[in-house]
Amino acid sequence: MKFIDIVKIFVKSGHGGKGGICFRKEKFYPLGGPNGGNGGKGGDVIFEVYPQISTLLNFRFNSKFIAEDGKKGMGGMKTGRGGKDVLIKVPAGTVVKNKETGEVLADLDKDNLKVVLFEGGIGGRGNAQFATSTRQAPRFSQDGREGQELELVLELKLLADVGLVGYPNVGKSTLISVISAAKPKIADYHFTTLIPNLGIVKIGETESYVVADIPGLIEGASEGKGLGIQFLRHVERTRLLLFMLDSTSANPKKDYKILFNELIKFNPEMKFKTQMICFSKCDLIDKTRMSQLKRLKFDSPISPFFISAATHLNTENLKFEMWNTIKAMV
Ligand SMILES: Nc1nc2c(ncn2[C@@H]2O[C@H](COP(=O)(O)OP(=O)(O)OP(=O)(O)O)[C@@H](O)[C@H]2O)c(=O)[nH]1
Ligand SMILES: [Mg+2]
Repeated sequence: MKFIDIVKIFVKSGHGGKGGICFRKEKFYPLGGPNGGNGGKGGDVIFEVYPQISTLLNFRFNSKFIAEDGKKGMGGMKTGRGGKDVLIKVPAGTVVKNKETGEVLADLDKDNLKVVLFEGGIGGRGNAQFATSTRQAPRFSQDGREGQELELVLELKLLADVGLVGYPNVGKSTLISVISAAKPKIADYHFTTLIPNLGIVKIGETESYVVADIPGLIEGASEGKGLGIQFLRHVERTRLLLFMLDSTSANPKKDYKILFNELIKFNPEMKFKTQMICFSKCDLIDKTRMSQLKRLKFDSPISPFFISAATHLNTENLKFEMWNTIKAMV
């Protein structure tokens, strides 16, 4: 299964209610004047950004959003009840496009943003409105206007192509400073990076991709340890995860499992993301250690990279492999 960042849905706003055809009923006047009210307005199709939603997963199970039709106008000049709107809840960063033409209809990038995409049809006029001096008892009314319907594509805009995850101090910021023009703070203590940095990695003259360097992650981050996991929102909206493991760590495999678990606790869908693994600081280990690390088995189909941001060992290879992996996904 793939991480869901694009879905197709169908939306329809409500049809306006028909105008009422009614007459006053009064004693001794079998045919009182016309008093049919107007039809109610159809429901709207509304999109709203919910900060607690971060993916388009729900649309896999529910892809039809149909607003209610307006009700018929009633006697006593009463307007029919308006149809209920349909509210479509989406994550920030959702772009709504016409499926047929690709035209962007809405760009929902801020929390709590609300956009009425289609209004429901207005209700038809009731027969009361058609009475004239020569036509005192009209037996007709107007139909409500039709709602609008359309097939849409929802796309979740990515913040970066690659999300770099690892313990504090493993060399994430150093790597991004080597493969991109970003100049993040680098220091030999934990939690040097406090907010995510984006680095643009250039491939040749014209092509590039974006890597997000995020603060270090530790066991218990999902319960708020370290800098917590709020910044994981930035990794959620990436195509590829690069796990960085310190080659000098006592148990890199365990480090990987802890990191992976924290991600899953934050958002279970992260397990569907494509992963790559790299061992950092390989200038500090010897050949025996390198062979030991090479024997470790990971679920990722791509073999781990052994890099050193200090000596640039394999950093170019890693850079190109990430590019190839991203390109293969789109
Ligand atoms: N020997 C060696 N040291 C490295 C390498 N890469 C980074 N370092 C050093 O490791 C320390 C931490 O590097 P950072 O890039 O700040 O690590 P980080 O993962 O971004 O750390 P946080 O932002 O705290 O999560 C610094 O002192 C770096 O100079 C490497 O390839 N080899
Ligand atoms: Mg850092």
